[in-house]
Amino acid sequence: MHSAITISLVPEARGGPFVFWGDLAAGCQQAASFGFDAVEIFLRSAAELDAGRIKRSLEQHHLKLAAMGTGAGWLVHKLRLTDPDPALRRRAREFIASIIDLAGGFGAPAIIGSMQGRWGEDVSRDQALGWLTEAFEELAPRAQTHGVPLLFEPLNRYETNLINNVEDSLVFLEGLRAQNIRLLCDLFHMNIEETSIADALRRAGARLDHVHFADSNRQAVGLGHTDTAPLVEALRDINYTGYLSAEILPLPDSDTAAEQTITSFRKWFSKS
Ligand code: LER
Ligand code: MN
Repeated sequence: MHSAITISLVPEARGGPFVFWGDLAAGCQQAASFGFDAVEIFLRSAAELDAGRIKRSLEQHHLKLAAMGTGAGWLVHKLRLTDPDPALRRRAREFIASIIDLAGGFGAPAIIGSMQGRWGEDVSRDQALGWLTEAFEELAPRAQTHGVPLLFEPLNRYETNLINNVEDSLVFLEGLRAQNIRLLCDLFHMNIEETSIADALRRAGARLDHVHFADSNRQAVGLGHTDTAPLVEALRDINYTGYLSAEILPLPDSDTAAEQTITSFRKWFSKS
């Protein structure tokens, strides 16, 4: 298993669950100084980030890119894959495709979480799922050209009414032709939505490809009330070898959140 920590380059996301803010080079330097293996980047758009700059920051600090988030597509640009307007749905797919290409150049996947949107008003759940299916069938082959999966993240009920848990995610993914869509399980969302987080991780099984490593209160693991031991056991049982990425609030401050995360990571996943 590998450790990762989040860097947000999106001013509009202030107050959101990201540890380092605003400066890619400084974030990478910090991540490396705490001993993380990788960074996960939350960006405004692919056009606003230069691949050469990412490469230099990663190489200088011997870091990998764990993943890139696409949520700014919704947060900043008000795009979602299930918008009733076909032109906006197309722009949402293009926004994600450009992030797939940018991340894919580093061997990393893009994450689709908030961009799933929601159903309601004039859009039925079936219709929204139909549009989400079309989007995934188009975007997954794009990820495949880079040899990476596309990550799907179920979110808690306060962020979407479409897909909130592992079981519904698996039903959705199993209905798709595309085979390279993998699950991102965010322990914060799971704490709200799953009956048992450990059972849900086991159910995700081989489909699991990324974990957002957070405690019950979305702080660093160890600062909330999640019982971590059964989750670690479940991850071991399914032979999970991917990233545990701290998508958490920078509380009480970024450095303490990073330090607490790497301490927890080493406590639970040390090789000895
Ligand atoms: C949002 O709550 C979240 O967990 C992100 O990872 C979704 O893109
Ligand atoms: Mn998440």
